[in-house]
Amino acid sequence: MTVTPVAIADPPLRSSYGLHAPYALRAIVELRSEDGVVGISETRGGDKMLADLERVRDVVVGSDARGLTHLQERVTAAHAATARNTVPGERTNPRDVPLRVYGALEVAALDLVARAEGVPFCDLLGGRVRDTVAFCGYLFYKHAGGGGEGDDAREDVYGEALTPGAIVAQARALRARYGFASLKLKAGVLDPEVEADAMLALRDAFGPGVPLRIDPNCAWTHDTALRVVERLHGVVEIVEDPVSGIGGMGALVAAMRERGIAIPLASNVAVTWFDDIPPAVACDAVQMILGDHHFWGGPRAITDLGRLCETFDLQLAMHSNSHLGVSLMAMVHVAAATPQLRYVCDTHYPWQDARDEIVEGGRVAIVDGAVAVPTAPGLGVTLDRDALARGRERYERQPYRKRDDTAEMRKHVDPAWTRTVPAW
Ligand code: GKR
Ligand code: MG
Repeated sequence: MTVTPVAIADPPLRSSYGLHAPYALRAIVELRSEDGVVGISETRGGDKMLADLERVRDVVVGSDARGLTHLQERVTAAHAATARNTVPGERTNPRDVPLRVYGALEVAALDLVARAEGVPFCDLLGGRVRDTVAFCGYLFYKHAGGGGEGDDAREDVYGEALTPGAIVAQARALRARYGFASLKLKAGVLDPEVEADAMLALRDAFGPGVPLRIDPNCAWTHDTALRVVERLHGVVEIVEDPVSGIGGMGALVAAMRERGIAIPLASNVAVTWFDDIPPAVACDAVQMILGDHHFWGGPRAITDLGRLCETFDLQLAMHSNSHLGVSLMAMVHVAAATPQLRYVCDTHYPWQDARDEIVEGGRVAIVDGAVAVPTAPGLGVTLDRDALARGRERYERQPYRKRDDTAEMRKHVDPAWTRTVPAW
């Protein structure tokens, strides 16, 4: 088992969590079998994740890449006492750490087995139900800058975006480059009325044929959320995590129904693992769940989640965070093998710079808003060893060791900033 930390330039994107640092941190996991086949995966980086992966080295080395159930049990046991990852103002999943660690290992183990057998990764998940996977154009409020620091500063391809007009311009640029057929705005940054104005401006610019979604990551109160959804009724297709908590989402759904507002609510914050599903279903808090193999416990957890969503008549979508091509290809294979995932997936990929890509051949192509599901063995991408070494050097050179969007806000925007949920 080899774990390589990498840093990738990340532009100054905003969310209710704060501001992205100039570098996002990822970890690349490689599992090598005794006969020399290598499986790869990509996951969250930073010192804590590296230590969490290191802790299971003895469990992983010498185990059977096909023995996933046993591996997961041992990873869970090894992390029984590990401190949880916590986000201020959010419900925390007590098994977040073992699920993230195991999720990374499951991708690499399945990739190894798929390569050994000469079949595409998705074949080990039951096979593909689609040949391309569609992604949305992920719009962000953004300060000027392209990410990176010092002589590693990158070109600011999309420019500052802090007004409705600039968000429309950003959407045009992303659509021109990648062909996205659907758009999602990361909100929870400006006054909610201004964010609602941005959605109306997007509708005016692109018409009803381009589905729109807004995600303020719990920044709104119940009353604010009601006001916004009333304005956006008939304009947005989905609202994601408008308020915090399963109870809060359930109460909002009930109030929306009383007013005849039929916009489904989606979540990757109130519902973050299987144990969140019973209480969410009990109060009808969400109509769509955004799964993510990185923290739900690997690709098989997402295909299971698909079946569960079908059982409870919930829609399934896919969450993302800043990532490179290995994560993207894992997301593509998972989506290809999950029939219930009929909604477009999220990806931060357009925000990353070609210079940081670590897969051979460079950036994965997004054409007409979609990525083709590879037919080559495994994930269909291999590591470019020189690019990986450069990513590691970049990690060593830059000062960040964990994601801290609050610290970046204080450094660059407002020295007194604290994440308050709800903020409006
Ligand atoms: O990249 O700032 C960001 C996003 O806010 C991310 O951290 C969220 O996890 O994209 C995510 C979401 O849909 O909530
Ligand atoms: Mg979200």
